[in-house]
Amino acid sequence: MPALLSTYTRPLTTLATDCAEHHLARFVPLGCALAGQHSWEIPLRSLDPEPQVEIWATDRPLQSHTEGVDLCWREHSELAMGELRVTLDDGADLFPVARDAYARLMQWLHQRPGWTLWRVWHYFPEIHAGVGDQERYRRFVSGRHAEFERHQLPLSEYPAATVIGSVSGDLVMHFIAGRAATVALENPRQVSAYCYPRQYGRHSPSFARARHRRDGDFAQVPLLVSGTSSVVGHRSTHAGDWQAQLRDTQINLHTLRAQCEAELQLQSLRLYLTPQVPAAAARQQLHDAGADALPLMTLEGDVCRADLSLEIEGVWGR
Ligand code: 3EB
Repeated sequence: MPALLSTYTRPLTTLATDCAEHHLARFVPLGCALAGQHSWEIPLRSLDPEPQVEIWATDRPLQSHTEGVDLCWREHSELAMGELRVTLDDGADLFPVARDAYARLMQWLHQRPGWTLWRVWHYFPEIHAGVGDQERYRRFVSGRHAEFERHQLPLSEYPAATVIGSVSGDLVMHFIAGRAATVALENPRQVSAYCYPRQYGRHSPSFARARHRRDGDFAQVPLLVSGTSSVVGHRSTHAGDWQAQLRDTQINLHTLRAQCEAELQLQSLRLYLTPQVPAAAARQQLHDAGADALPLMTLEGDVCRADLSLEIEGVWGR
């Protein structure tokens, strides 16, 4: 029986043979959008030898929708995946930008009673511009927080998330929402992001380390793991040493996954690397640690903390 939601990653050149009707999303790296192939661009450069596509599939036909110039999504009766784009003026304050983007998303969500946000990705340029609490990433975090507060969204409903700095352009958000109840999974090796102490900003980042279906049916909806870095407790570890950061990040991913009793299989993996990390060596280290045929997409971007060199996210199912 096909899953309600599953993913896989493969070379972009093989895409044309796949049937689009059941594809919620086809994520491609910057500049790789294919005309007529319903692909959604991640505004980050591919660091793979051959560009990859990350496909999110479901078990029944979908319909495409757009609302205004900024929101589009694919949907059936149980779930949806969408893209929200906000044009950014030079030097824009990310507080109102994030708040208003989430207001739009929450308004869309409220038209679907009982649905919740499962997973959100965010990309915007110059995430580290600005000093202290004025840093663009921190302003983004506060804007998102303000909107979640306004909706009295409980901590237990924070979506899994990723925030990565792009080189230029809009704020791009990709999201998954659905009817099935999901639960958050936190990492015992890490302080929950929403409990980070004051030193990381006025508000703590509103996201869960991972989400999965409440009934634990990973065959129907996989484990959706947030962007994961070399953070232990609340502190960044191994600043300036990407190899050690990669190892610590893998321990974080293992620790998180070990809490699921189910035997889980990797469906897709994204490795985000800051420009100073040698991509081929990083990919090799990841391959050495696991299988040689990883469903991996490697992308260039800045990670939320300036002292971190990389981030990994993934999807594990049955
Ligand atoms: C961390 O572990 C790294 O603000 O939504 C990772 C994933 C990070 C998501 C977010 C931030 C976010 O704290 C930073």
